[in-house]
Formats: sequence, structure tokens, C-alpha cells
Amino acid sequence: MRLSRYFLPVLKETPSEAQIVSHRLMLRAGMIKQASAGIYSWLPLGYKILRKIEAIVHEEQGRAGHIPMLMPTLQSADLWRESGRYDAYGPEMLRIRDRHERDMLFGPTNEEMITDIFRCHVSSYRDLPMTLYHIQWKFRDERRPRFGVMRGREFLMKDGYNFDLTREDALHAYNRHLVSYLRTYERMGLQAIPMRADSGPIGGDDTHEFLVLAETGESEVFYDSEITDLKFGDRKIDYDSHDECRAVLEEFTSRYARTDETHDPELFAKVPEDRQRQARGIEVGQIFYFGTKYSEAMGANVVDPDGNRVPVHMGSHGIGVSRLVGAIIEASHDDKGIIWPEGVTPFHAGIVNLKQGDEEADAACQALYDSLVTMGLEPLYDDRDERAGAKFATMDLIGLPWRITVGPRGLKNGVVELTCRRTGESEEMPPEQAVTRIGQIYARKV
Ligand code: 5CA
Repeated sequence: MRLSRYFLPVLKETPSEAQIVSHRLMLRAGMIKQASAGIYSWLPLGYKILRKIEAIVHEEQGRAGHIPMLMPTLQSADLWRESGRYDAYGPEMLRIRDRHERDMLFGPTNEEMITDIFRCHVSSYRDLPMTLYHIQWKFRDERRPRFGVMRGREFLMKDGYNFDLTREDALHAYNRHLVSYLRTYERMGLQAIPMRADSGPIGGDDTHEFLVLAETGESEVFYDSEITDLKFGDRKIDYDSHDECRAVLEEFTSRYARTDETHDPELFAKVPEDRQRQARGIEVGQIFYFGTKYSEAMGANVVDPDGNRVPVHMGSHGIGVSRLVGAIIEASHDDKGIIWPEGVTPFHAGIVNLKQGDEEADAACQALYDSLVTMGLEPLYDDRDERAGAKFATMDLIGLPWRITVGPRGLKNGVVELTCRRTGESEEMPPEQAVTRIGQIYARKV
């Protein structure tokens, strides 16, 4: 993409309405524009990152054997009356009436709808286990939408639902989700710690939230500092193996880590004092096991091997896709702007032409651009007629991990400059070598 042809409305001033750094940077970098309280348009740069995050979520869900689909945003109130949640959900639910006076709602989550789909089409244990998921916009009329996309009213969520014959199988689905979420967040450059939590309006007894530690997080958390040393890394996992998934769950949840809703001071006191931590965190996902709560209420049964009709065991599992954009920025920025982890960066590298209009510099930039594209990468070429300082400031603000700077002086010596956004370190090298290096960096990441 050439910057002169892109739509990147960066702001010079710091917007006064933004209280936390991710919100400020998203507005300044021209990623989002507020449409009304807690509702945002995703401008091209923000949209690109959202899609990258979605792609990682899809890939990791696929790896775990979960099946993608898409349910609508608008739902019929009747379904929610069956589960009893139409009244229970309260003012967070946006209720709508259509022209035929039918009660509708903008879905805050999809347990009822997926259970309805399941009961219409599945009737035998032979079709189980099954996990269906979608990535769809949700609406929750939060009392205090704030911090930009972190607590929106409209937000993008991945929500998945498992259907299993037995409690044991459903707990395996729970563990499998925990493993796949660990992988998902790590690919986004985040450490998200599973913490025992409260199940709230979703219900059920087993639930973990995934928290990214950040001062601006809305949740208060208590944990054993040893937990921050754990990494899933690139170990292999057999998602069908109950034992392997359970072992990962045990490894990642055996140390004390709880949100304030379930915090137990007595238990916490047993953690060695020098490892006790109290901090704040951003909740980027949550997994639930709720057994037969919805299947019994809505008649989602299957015939078991003995010929009896039994309600299926279920759980639901959510990732805050749009919130993650803010969470990644909270975890990865400096005073100049965003620093995207390579896994989610909107463009793989920036090309800065220090002297637009100079024949040699223009040709070298174009050649770099073409080589990167040929390698399957997406560069952003700042071809505007701007001062070098302004070009650098824009690149730093929007946070591309790598920048190639091209100027007539370097070209005389046959070199361009490759700069790492995170460390600020620059190195001069021939243009072909810069391309190879960037190619290697991204080849490692996939
Ligand atoms: N049905 C279950 C799991 S699919 C569910 O709705 N879970 S949830 O309520 O925990 O939401 C899942 C994730 O969505 C949360 O962990 C959080 O990351 C994100 N989320 C929830 N509310 C908001 C909000 N108002 N703005 C942005 N993201 C949100």
C-alpha cells in the first residue's frame, strides 16, 4: 500500500476524551472513530488489525477441531424466554420491537441460539463431540462504556459452544479451549493468565478468565508470581488427548491466580510472601462449563448408546476480539506510539523515502516494495512529499515493527537502513539484504 493512496487520518493532538493509552493511540493513529457512546467505526488501519486477530483466532480454533459458522446479531426474544434469561439479563440487553410488534434483541451472547440450532439438527450421541463457534458483533448496553474498544457497547467476540455426551467429555472440551486460548494469545504477543473467576449471567460452576496484566486493566487480580514464568511456546499438543489437555490445564492453573470476585485471602496467604502479587488486568477471554443448564431448559437431548434421551453437556468460550486490539496496545507501546507484535501488525514493514521525487530513491523504494510483495508480505510505502521527521513520526505512531529508510546518501554507498521499532536499533545494509532479513523474520513467525 502506498500511503499517498491510503486513508490514514492520524491526529496531531492527543484527544482529550481518551483516558488510557490504548484509546489515545487508537484515535491518534486513525484506527477508529467513535460513532456514539461505546460504538466505533473501524477505519482502514484498525480494521486491518482486527482482521489479523480474527485470522489467528480462526487458525487456532481450526487446530483444536472447532467448526466455524455465523449466527445473526438480531435474535428473537422467544428463545431467551425459554432459557429464562430474557428477564434475567436486565438493562444490559438491547431490546428491539420489529414492525410486527415482535420482541427482538441485539445478541449479547449466543447460548440460546446455538442450543436451538443443535436441538433441531442433532439427536444422536454419534454426532458428538461437537464444538461450533462464530466471530460476531455483540451488543451489551454497558452502564459505563469507556476506554474506547476496551469496554464498548458494540464489540466483536469469538464465542464457541461445545456439545458433549458426558460431563467428562465436556470438561475435556473446557481444557482443550484453555490450551487453544493459551496458544492464541501467545501468537498475539500477549501473556494472558488463566484465573479462576465468577460465571456471572452465563452461569455454571467452572470458569476461568484470561487476564493480561496492565495497570489500566479493569479487573483486580491476585496471583502467585511464579505463574508469569509459564509459557506454552511451540510445544506440540494432541487436542484429542484428554490427558495432554488436562496436564496443560493443571500446569497453568495449579498456582494461585484469581480475580477479586473469587479471591480467597486465606488461600492467598499460603503463597510465599515474596511471590504474592496484587495487580490489575484486562480480561481478554473467558471459558465456562455449565453442564446441562441450557440443554435441559431448551430440550437439547441426544440418544445415548443405551437408547436413552439425555441432555447434552455444554460450555461456552469467548475471546474479546475487538478488546484485544486495545489490550495489545496497552501491553506494547512507548511514548512515540504503538509497537505491534509481528503476529498482528497491519503491515509487515514500512518503507520511508527520504527524498520523494529523487529518481534513484523512488526507484529503490519501488524495487523494495515489489520484492516484499513478491515474498507475500505487505509493506506500507510512505511516498508522500513530507519531511523525514514527519514520516518517521507517523511510522512510529502506527507501530510497524520494521522500517526501511531509503535516501540518496545511503544509496550512493549501496545501502538502506533497517530499523527495529521495538529497540530503535538501526543497521545499514544493501536493499536485497533488508528484504531477506524481513522475509526471515516473518517466516519464523508463521
Ligand atoms: N458466552 C460467553 C462465552 S462465549 C460470554 O459471553 N463470555 S463473556 O461475557 O466473558 O465475554 C467474552 C469476552 O468478551 C470477555 O472475556 C471480554 O474479553 C469480551 N467482552 C465482554 N464485554 C465486553 C465489552 N463491553 N467490550 C469489549 N469486550 C467485551
